[in-house]
Amino acid sequence: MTMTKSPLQVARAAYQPKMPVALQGQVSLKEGAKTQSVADQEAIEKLFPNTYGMPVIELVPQEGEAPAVAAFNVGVILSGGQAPGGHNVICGLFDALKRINPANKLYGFLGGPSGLVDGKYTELTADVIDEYRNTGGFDIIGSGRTKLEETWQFDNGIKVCQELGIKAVVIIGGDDSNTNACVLAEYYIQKNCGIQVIGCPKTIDGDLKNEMIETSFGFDTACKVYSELIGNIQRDANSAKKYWHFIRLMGRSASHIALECALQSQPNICLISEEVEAKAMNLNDIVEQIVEVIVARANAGLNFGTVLIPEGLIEFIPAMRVLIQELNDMLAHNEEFAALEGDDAKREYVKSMLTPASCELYRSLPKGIAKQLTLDRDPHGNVMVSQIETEKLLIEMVGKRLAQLKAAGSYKGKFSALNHFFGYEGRCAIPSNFDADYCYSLGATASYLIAAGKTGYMALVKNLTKPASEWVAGGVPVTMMMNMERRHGEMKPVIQKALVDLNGAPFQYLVAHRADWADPNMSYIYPGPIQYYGPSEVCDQPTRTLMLEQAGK
Ligand code: FBP
Repeated sequence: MTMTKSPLQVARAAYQPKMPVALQGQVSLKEGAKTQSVADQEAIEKLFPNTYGMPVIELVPQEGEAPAVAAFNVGVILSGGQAPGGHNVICGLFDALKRINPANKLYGFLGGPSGLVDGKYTELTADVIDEYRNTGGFDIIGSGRTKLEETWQFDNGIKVCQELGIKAVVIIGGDDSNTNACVLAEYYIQKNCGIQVIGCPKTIDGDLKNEMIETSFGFDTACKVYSELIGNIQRDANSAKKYWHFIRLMGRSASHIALECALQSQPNICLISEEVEAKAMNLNDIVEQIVEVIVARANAGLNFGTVLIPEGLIEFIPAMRVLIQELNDMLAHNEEFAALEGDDAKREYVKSMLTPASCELYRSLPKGIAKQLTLDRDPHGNVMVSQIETEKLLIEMVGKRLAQLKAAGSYKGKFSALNHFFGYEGRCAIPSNFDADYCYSLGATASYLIAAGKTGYMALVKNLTKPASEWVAGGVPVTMMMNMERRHGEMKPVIQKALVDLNGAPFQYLVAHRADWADPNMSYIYPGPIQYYGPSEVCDQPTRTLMLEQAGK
């Protein structure tokens, strides 16, 4: 007979996520003091007159019987890139909705935010939910990158929700999707249509975090998968002793993933984009930094090693950023460019349109990379960094520099390099216990916020380095996390993105140890695969980033 599920899938279906004590029985809400946005208070209050200043909420155990709640329906949306644990947010949401009132219903909007606008949905019944407990992926309802930002989309959403008797929409997404969730919440209050909107912090990139949100879900699992792979490569490198591995890691702009993987595996080199920008380094500076380590190791007879590269790196090199910005502006709705046939014609066109400095940089790049910089843009008009093979660019430049040094007699090693890109390997992995528990708790939290009539909030679960029973669940007004930023030439309210903090404990740990890790006498760490069953110190550990950040608090 054909097997339909692996033994691990079968076992995980029965896993019961651990939850904070407050979510284990009847729940009530405790409200804190009024809040303010992190910056630009006046401008944000003006834009969000109804959802600005709301208090932070903590969920606490209910003393005595909870009051009965009339039945209601909820719609849920998965927005943007996949992140391990998304299914568990939906399972936690579903189970808590049923606990609140068994007649409550959950609808899933299909294919991301466009499902709400176009009225594409499915009812998520117990049978469906049970198939997806503790699984990776977003395939239960699919995801998408359509942005909810136009009034006609919001109005369509009202019609669809009213047809289905939906009282609240839960948007599971990153900083942009949650910003838009708040705009939607505010609009629905102004329209008095009675539809609430609650967000949940998702992204493997780890850049949706702040004073209230300790980490976004998915970051833990994705980093553990990549770290396992890096550890395996390091063991191979240490055995074969013949390759330098250049490993690019997803994460869009922020370098949190590369940093976390470095903390877990101790590579010889880990580049951090935020540091490159702060030190105004150019490509040659980065190449020199890598070459120095390669030469030192070669002098000790070691012609192998590992280099971690965050995928957003090139956008943080000041001159590259200018070039990319010029390309973004030039390529926006450019039919003339689109109509050109052949790479050479496109290359000549681009060169003729750039400023002299950018043109020189563009010409100095390997042709393949230069072409990648002119590929299609994402819906925000930005270059898709996941498609730019920075690791190949660096291998080529490092190889050239080493050849020069060899000719000059100052390098006697052998440089043979392999390139890797880890991103999709981790985005849909079976969630770690941490993400399974965290996500299930986030989903349940969203249900209780909805039952209490809240809108414009993001579900939060904190105290995450403690055992799950001691976690604290609640809600933070999305406006509290906002500031004003220039987007497409206009000032817009957005949730502040968290890049790697160069004064923060995780980066400072890297700084304190990287010379050791580059040293020929250093030893790699081999994290091994995610463990789902076994001792808690093996199975339930959060990321090193979170542990180092929380240790200082
Ligand atoms: P989100 O911010 O939407 O969670 O995206 C995460 C991410 O995996 C990035 O790390 C990566 O740059 C991007 O998605 C790639 O997206 P796509 O596969 O849609 O090109």
